[in-house]
Amino acid sequence: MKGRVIKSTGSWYIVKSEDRILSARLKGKFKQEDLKLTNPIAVGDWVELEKEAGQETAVISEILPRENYVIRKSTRKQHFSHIIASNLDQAILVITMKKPRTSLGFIDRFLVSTESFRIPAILVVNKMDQLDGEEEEEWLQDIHEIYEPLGYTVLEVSALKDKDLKEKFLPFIQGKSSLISGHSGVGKSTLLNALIPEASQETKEISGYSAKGVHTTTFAEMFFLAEGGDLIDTPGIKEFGILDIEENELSHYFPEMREYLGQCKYNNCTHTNEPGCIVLKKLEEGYIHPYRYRSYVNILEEEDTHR
Ligand SMILES: Nc1nc2c(ncn2[C@@H]2O[C@H](COP(=O)(O)OP(=O)(O)O)[C@@H](O)[C@H]2O)c(=O)[nH]1
Ligand SMILES: [Mg+2]
Ligand SMILES: [Zn+2]
Repeated sequence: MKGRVIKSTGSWYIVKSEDRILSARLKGKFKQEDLKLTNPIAVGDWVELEKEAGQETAVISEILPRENYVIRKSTRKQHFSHIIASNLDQAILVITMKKPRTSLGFIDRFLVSTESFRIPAILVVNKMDQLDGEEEEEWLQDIHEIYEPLGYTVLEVSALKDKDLKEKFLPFIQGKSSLISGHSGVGKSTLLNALIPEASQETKEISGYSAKGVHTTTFAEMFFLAEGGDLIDTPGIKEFGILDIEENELSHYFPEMREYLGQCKYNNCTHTNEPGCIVLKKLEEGYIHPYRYRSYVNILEEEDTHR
C-alpha cells in the first residue's frame, strides 16, 4: 500500500496511508542516488509499505520519486545534506518586523532557495497587531513594493488576534502541501494551531534579552487541514538554503533578472562590473530594485567564500 510520511523520529517514521496512521521502519539499506543525505526519508515522501503480520507496524520497501524537495547542509556531517521536506506545492515564509526582525537579505536568500528548488513561495507578515511606528510601516511597505511585482503573494495576518484568519488563509493553502518556515519566534506554531487546532504545537515566548525565539520544534511534521491540504511545520531553519549554486547561475533565481538573461555582452556575466551588462543597465533604469540587487551581490560574495 501507498502512504505519505508525516513525521520522522529517527529510526521510525509515522506514515499516513488512506485514513490510517502507522508506525513504519525502513527495510534494509537504501541507496540514494546522487545525493549525500543524512536522512534517507523525509516528511512529505510518498512510500510503498507492507504491513507487518499481526502487528500495527509496517515496513517501508520503497520511496517513490520525489517531485521536489527542500534541503539544507548537514550541521553534523560535512558534504552531506538533510532533506527538510518533499513533494511540496509551495513554501510559506512567515516574517515579522520585530521580535524577531526578518531582514530583506534573509527573505531573498529564502526566495533564491525556493526558486532553485522550483517551489512557489508566499510571504506572510505576522504580528500585524504589533505594527507600530513609521519605521515599521516603511518596512511593511518595502515588503509589498519589492516582492509583489516579482509575483510573490504578500499576506498580512495576526496569528494571535485575527478572527478571520482561516478565511483569509484558506484560499492560499486549501488542497495544497505547504511548508511553513521562518525564523524562530515569528509565530509559525501559533499560525498552525490557529489553522489546525489538533496540531497543538508548542509555542514559546521569545526569550527576553536577545529577542530571538527559543528552538521549540525539533522535527518537521505534517498536519492536515480539515478542508483539504496539509501544512508542514519546521524547526527554526536558519541554515535553510543555498546549496552549490554556481556564480553565473544565481541570477536565474532572481525573477527580475531572469528575463534579461542571455542579453549581456558576455555569456558568463556575473552582473557586477562587466561592460555591456544588461542587468546593471536595468538596475540603473530602476527596473531592478536596489535592495534586491544588494542581496544578489551579498549572496554571490558569501557563496564565493564557501568554495
Ligand atoms: N502579538 C503577537 N504575538 C504573536 C503572534 N503570533 C505569535 N505570537 C507570539 O510569538 C511567540 C512565538 O510564537 P511561536 O508560534 O512559538 O513561533 P515559532 O517559533 O515561529 O513557532 C509566542 O509568544 C506567540 O504567542 C501575533 O500575531 N501577534
Ligand atoms: Mg514553533
Ligand atoms: Zn550581466
